Amino acid sequence: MTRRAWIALGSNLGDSAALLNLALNAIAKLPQTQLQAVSARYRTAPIGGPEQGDFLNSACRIDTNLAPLDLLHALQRIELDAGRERHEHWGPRTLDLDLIAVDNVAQTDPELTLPHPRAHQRAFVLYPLADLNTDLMLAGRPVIDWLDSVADQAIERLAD
Ligand code: PH2
Ligand code: MG
Ligand code: MG
Repeated sequence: MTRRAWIALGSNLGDSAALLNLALNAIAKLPQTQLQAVSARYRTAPIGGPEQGDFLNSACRIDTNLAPLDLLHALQRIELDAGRERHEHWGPRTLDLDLIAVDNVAQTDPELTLPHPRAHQRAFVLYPLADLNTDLMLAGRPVIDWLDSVADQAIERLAD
């Protein structure tokens, strides 16, 4: 079964722009998967965690026949292959690939909750997703309906 999936990309360590390129190339090469759309990139102030540098964030949409957990594991493998370093929870990281949603799959699993339970509270996820022209629902409302509620979070859309 082919499903649409939305992935949020983030980096605030190393060459973040190159790491996002590398991640998108790797996602495009996943088995049974087609990369369908990629958002603009955003410079975003860090939310949560220790004091740390700004993030570069983006999002993409894929079509995939991979089961959600297999997709999650494939994304984790890409993070590791990119030399992911993370020293503390919510601390700076070279590459973070978060699975935000898989079609209308709703599940609460210790390993993977879908849709991502905090996505609708984060400008760094919502703005990139909004670029993908999505009808995706998060916490019961379409993505664009959440944008006003994160107006206090610093985010800058970068030129192509
Ligand atoms: N990721 C986090 C925590 N905080 N802040 C921004 N701006 N962007 C992120 O990608 C991000 C964050 C945990 O993964
Ligand atoms: Mg994350
Ligand atoms: Mg993550």
